[in-house]
This record gives sequence, C-alpha cells and structure tokens, in this order.
Amino acid sequence: MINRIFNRTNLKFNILLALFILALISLKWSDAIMADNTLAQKLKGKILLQVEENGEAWYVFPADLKRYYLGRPADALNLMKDLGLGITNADLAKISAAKFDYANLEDSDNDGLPDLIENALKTDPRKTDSDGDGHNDGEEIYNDYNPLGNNKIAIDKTLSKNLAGQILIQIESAGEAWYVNPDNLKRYYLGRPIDALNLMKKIGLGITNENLAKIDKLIVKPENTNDYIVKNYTSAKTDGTRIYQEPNNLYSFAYPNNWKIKKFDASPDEVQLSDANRDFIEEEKAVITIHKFSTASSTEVGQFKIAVSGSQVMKKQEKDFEVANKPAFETSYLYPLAFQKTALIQIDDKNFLRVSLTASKNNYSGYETIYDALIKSFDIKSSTN
Ligand SMILES: [Ca+2]
Ligand SMILES: [Ca+2]
Ligand SMILES: [Ca+2]
Ligand SMILES: [Ca+2]
Repeated sequence: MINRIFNRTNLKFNILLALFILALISLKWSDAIMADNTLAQKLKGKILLQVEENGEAWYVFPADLKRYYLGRPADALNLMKDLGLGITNADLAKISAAKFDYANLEDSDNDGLPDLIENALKTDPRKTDSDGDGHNDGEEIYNDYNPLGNNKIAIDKTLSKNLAGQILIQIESAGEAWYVNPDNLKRYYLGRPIDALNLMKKIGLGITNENLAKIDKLIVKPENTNDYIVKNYTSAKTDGTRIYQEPNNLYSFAYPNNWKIKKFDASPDEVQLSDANRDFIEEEKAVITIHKFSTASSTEVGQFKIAVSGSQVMKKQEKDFEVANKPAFETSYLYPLAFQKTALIQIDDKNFLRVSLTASKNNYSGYETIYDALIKSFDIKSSTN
C-alpha cells in the first residue's frame, strides 16, 4: 500500500530532513563564515575564568569557537569528554607531557607521577623506575624520554600545534582524557572530575565579563552529556552492546558500546549516537538519531511517506515492515556526500519514532548492518499521554 500524500506536513518533514543533512555537512564551514570572532579566534582552546565573578570556568571549543560553561567538576569532565577527540596511545605519546603539581593525587612510588597518571601512561605506579634504566618514571616523562624503553620520544611539533586547545581521549585505554594547553603545547592529564576542574582553574586565563560577552556561548545541560546518559539510562550487555532505556520507559534499544550517546538542549526528545569525533563525513563514519515526535490528530505512519526528487538524490529505496510489532516503513537515500536510511515507527495513533542513520557515502554498508541490528533491538511501549 503506497499512499503518498503531498500535504504541508510531509513537505515540512522532507525539508527538515534535508536541512538536518545540510546542517551536519556545513557545520565545519560555519566558523569561517561567522564574522567578528577575532577574540574567540585568539582565545581558541583556552580555559577562561570569570575574575569579576566567582572564577566560573569556560572552555573556548576550537571546532566552533563558542565558549562552553564548565560548571561543577563532574559536569566539566563529562562535557570535555564529549567535546574531545579520540587519539591512539602512539599519537598521544608524541605530545610532551606537562609537569604539573596535582598536590592531592597519591604518588605511591614517589617518582613524581601520581598513580592515576601512571595508570594512563601504563608505567608501574609501584615502581620508581619502570624500565630499570636508572631514570625514574617522572624524570623520563617530563623530559620526553620513554619510561618503558631506552629511546627518547620524538615529539611531533606539528601534531602538537594542530591539537592545541583540544581535549584528547585515549581510545585504546579506558577513555582517559588529556588537555593540550595552547600556551606551551604540552598535555595535561585531566584525571578525576575534581582534578580536571582544579587544573583548569590553575592554568586558566582570567577574563572580564565584558570580553567574555564577545564570545558566543553554548551551555550544554549536564544531563545531555554521554557519561551522564550512560551512567543513568544505559546498561552494558555481554555482547558488546549497551541498552538505552528512554527516561519515561517508552522505548529501549541496543547500540554499540563504543559509540557516544548525546542529547541536545534544542531537541530534548532526540537521542544522537555516533562513532565520529567531530565530522562524520570527513571521518567516513556515521550518526544515528532516535527522535520521538507527536502529531496533533490521529495519523497513520503511511501518511508520512514522502517522495524526494531532484538531482541531490542519487538513489532511493523504501520498504514496509514492523518494528517491535508496530507498523513502520523505511526509506534509504543516497546523496552526493551521504547515505541516509530512516525508519518511521508508529507507537500509537499520535506518537512516532524516527530512527535515522546518516553515514558518509564512501563507507556506509557496515553502518547499515549496525543500524539494522539497532532497529531489531527496539522494545516499544504504547504512550500513556
Ligand atoms: Ca608514581
Ligand atoms: Ca612509577
Ligand atoms: Ca626509567
Ligand atoms: Ca627509559
């Protein structure tokens, strides 16, 4: 039963989809277009402290030149991790480690490196000289020598400069986070939430309220960050996936454990999953969004079917099926830069779920498999409102 209705709602929906893709694609060019961001450009990647207030800390995110409020310690670390870039241990080692007095961190073997940092660096927290070459671990790390071998580490100046002001997340370890200080191009371990905020307050730059106001701000609600959502609404399964349970118990689904899950203040009914650091098109990765929406009057899922035409769409497919015993249909589009597959699922006569995969056109088949598994994992309850 193909039932295309070209009414206003459908057209709007269609335009929204197109805008969503355009917004994602143009995100990285938007900084360049923005005028009057000279101060933000100058302070890119820095931590700013409101000296005329109570020393509130802000982070000028290099990717969009907006300032993010760091808030309470746990919120600050969660937010910084969300804004962070994944990095391999080999690449991380090419950036000089800063000597920094963490004061409150325990250093069991007294080699100048707190236990917490030794765990992140893979040196032995109970052995002063992990590799037994006569130089203790702290001395080696702070002078760019390998604490686990005889060589001097080749510091990559270009890499350090490119990553200045960024938060780096050790993807091959337990997600430990580092901050590359743009002032000295050295990396600082962020440690526990309280350590991260203390560090930021020590190396941060004081700024007046007047100057701060010249930089666009973005306040991310703490409950919208990955770590918060993971902790409060998900549980890990043994098969490498994680179950997300929607806060009102309306639906649940399983997603890959190593993907980030986020929400945005502007769209509270939407959950976003991604394995990309910043730009999924450039990184040839993917984004999956799960969006719950309602209609004012009774609507059948078939009424949302749309026909997209025009030169932007290279290929289109559609199918009717069921998700968790609810009627659904799915459409797939191939665009010049991206592949998109969307399932619309009917929860009841007024409530729907839209589950969309958007992947780079150059690498989408593996993501289709992940998306299909996610769709199959859905458990949906009828809405009570
Ligand atoms: Ca130590
Ligand atoms: Ca040690
Ligand atoms: Ca040594
Ligand atoms: Ca050594």
